[in-house]
Amino acid sequence: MIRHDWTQAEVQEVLDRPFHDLLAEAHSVHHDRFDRNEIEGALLVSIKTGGCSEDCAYCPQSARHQTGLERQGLLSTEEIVAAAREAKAVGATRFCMGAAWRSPSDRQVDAVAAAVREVAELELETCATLGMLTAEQAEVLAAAGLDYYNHNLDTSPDFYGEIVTTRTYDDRLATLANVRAAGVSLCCGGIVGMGETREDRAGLLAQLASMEPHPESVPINLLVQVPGTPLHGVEPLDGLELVRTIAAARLLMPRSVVRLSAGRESMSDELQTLCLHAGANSIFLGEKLLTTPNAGPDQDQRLLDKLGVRLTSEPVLAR
Ligand code: SAM
Ligand code: DTB
Ligand code: SF4
Repeated sequence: MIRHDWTQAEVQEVLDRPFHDLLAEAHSVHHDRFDRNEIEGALLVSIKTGGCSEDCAYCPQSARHQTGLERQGLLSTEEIVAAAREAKAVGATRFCMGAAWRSPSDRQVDAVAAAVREVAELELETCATLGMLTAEQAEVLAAAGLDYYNHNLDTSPDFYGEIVTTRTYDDRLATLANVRAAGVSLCCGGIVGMGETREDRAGLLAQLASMEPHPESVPINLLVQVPGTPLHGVEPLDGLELVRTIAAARLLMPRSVVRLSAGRESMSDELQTLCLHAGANSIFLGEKLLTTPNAGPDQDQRLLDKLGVRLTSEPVLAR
């Protein structure tokens, strides 16, 4: 049975289970719904980089943090389409366009919509993450053929104020509602390893699992610590807590594609394998995430070969 009424206390109980009980149950749910030997490959490209007015404490792209990042204006449609062709060539089925905006202008949305139209013709799933959207802007992107919109809740409502002060949790929820209303699927998850507690991870998962329907994609990012950001130097998260978070996401949202998202570059093969066993079935391919390094094709292929896991050739969604 798929539930949408999870309380934080119930999710906490799931996260607190003995590790093997949690992992076994999550893997069993995963195996019932998906092919455990297949994962989705998505590829990210930063279509507008740096200079963002928000103060997200984890983010190298905030204009408020001195990270030495080179700013880049919005790429042209031709540049975006060229990147999408490369994504397809390396086996991605989804192409994600990320922009460092608080909220785009209507003109900026129109420009991205033009690129989405062309990328969709390459038979790639399209995803964009552009900041807060109005209902009308979400409709423009939907009409252009946008399949997914990524907008993360990042952490629990309680911890959120420690991480971002320039917008509220309710702002995030309002954009998610606008995207849903336009008929675009949701990619919505969060970040772990920001100094939050297990209670906060339960709070985030309870928010995600209370959405109806659940987000179709749930990215679980491990914080990539970037010098110059306020979260640089925070105590790294125990890897087994990441595995617990993924296992709980799989149990709570059995139909969703759970992405082992940012942070793989710093993970051992063994930790990544536990995450996949716990129910993650999507990764980002390529050398780079948005601005930071990703595990990369050689390392990924080596791991997939060792595990006998394939990249899906078709979009993986089990709806
Ligand atoms: N500006 C838009 C927004 O914030 O919604 C879209 C781009 S933003 C970079 C997309 C997401 O990347 C954030 O919501 C956050 O979850 C994730 N992210 C950013 N920096 C990160 C980091 N250093 N480590 C892990 N995830 C990060
Ligand atoms: C998501 O949840 N993770 C991606 C994507 N959505 C846009 C972003 C990760 C960014 C990591 C830091 C960087 O490379 O700038
Ligand atoms: Fe801007 Fe998004 Fe980075 Fe926050 S996460 S600073 S909104 S680019």
